[in-house]
Amino acid sequence: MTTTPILVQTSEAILEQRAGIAEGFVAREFARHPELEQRYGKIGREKSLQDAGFHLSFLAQALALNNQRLFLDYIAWVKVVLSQRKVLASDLAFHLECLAELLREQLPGEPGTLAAHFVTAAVQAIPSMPEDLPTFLREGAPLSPLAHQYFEGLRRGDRRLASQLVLDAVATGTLVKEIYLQVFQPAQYEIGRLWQTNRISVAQEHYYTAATQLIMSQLYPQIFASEKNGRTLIATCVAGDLHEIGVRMVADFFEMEGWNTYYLGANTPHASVVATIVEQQADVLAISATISFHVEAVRNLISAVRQHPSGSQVRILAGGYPFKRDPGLWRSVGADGTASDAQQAIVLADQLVKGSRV
Ligand code: B12
Repeated sequence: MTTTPILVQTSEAILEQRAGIAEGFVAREFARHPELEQRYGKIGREKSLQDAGFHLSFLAQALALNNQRLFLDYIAWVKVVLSQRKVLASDLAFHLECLAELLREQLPGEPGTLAAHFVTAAVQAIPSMPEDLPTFLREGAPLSPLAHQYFEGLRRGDRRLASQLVLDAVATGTLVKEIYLQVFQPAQYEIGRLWQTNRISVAQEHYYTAATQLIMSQLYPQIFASEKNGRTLIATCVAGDLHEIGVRMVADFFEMEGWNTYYLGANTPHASVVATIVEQQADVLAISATISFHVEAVRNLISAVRQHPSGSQVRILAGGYPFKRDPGLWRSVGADGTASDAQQAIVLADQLVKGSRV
């Protein structure tokens, strides 16, 4: 899936003309089907315009990477979001058909054809995409009873209970790593599912997430207890991305394995990441992106690191939501590998660091 100059040019043109394309195709959508205004009200048109901007950002990213799968995955996500808010799948398909039409007109020649092709492939796949998602808190999974009780505590607004459950489990021998992967991670995914399917509000999502971050912090006496092995990890989210818990978990697993960890959190400017690699003499850089239209930023950061004289030796891992959806994506951004969770990240980093020292 190598990219080509024409795809990059198409992606750039879409981003430059995003507002005009969005307004153009939404106007056409509502002019052709005035009953949409009756079905969804005035707010329907505003929401349609908001969605249009989002679709174009995801489309531009998928084109820049020549990765149709990323866009299909995004439209599958949109279908769940809209179905659970009573928007018909046929209306989503029509909305996207208008987009494809406008792309052909606004980007004449090959760019319009390429972009419209990505969109029409997604339209064809809509009927086979699900309208809802199963729970992430699966019965029978390791620590499932604790994960359910923890989540129930959060749902009831009782973070004191959620915290006590976790501290008691650790006091009676449950490993912090298990709590991370079997309780916090599925709880966070479940929060996302409930938000996506319109079952909880943004405020509830914020509350649950803040509570989980707080409870993670209570585990640091255990996390900081390991003997050091002399290796250094820098862990960061790419510029623009606010999802910091996944990469924080990765950093904490490395800390528990004895690494010195330098965790930078969300939305770090690329120049600062490069400077930190030099200052800290990092062995491994872990870069996280959750929103697929930030994947290009991962590629840019890796290229900035590689161009710096001190950045050629550092091993680079890329991970997060889009890298889980497309396990081959790490190659197209120039990373040395990816891992689907914090435990796998440790295994891979050990292999890479040993490999580089032979
Ligand atoms: C909490 C949350 C937020 C919070 C983040 C706060 C914070 N302080 O982190 C806030 C409110 C800011 C937020 C905002 C948005 N969010 Co949000 N968010 C989530 C949620 C519910 C949980 C994220 C999380 O904590 N996951 C738990 C961690 C442990 O899992 P993880 O990230 O996958 O990490 C593991 C692995 O991926 C891997 N890993 C992660 N990074 C790395 C790096 C390396 C190098 C390696 C090797 C491995 C690795 O190891 C980790 C540990 O095992 C997710 C749901 C989900 N499925 O993740 C949605 C979710 C990611 N968000 C989503 C969306 C849409 C958004 C917004 C665009 C919403 C909006 N319209 O504004 C914005 C974008 C903001 C931005 N610019 O980044 C969607 C993304 C859908 C998509 N198709 O892209 C999701 C999936 C929700 C959903 N189900 O719809 N969000």
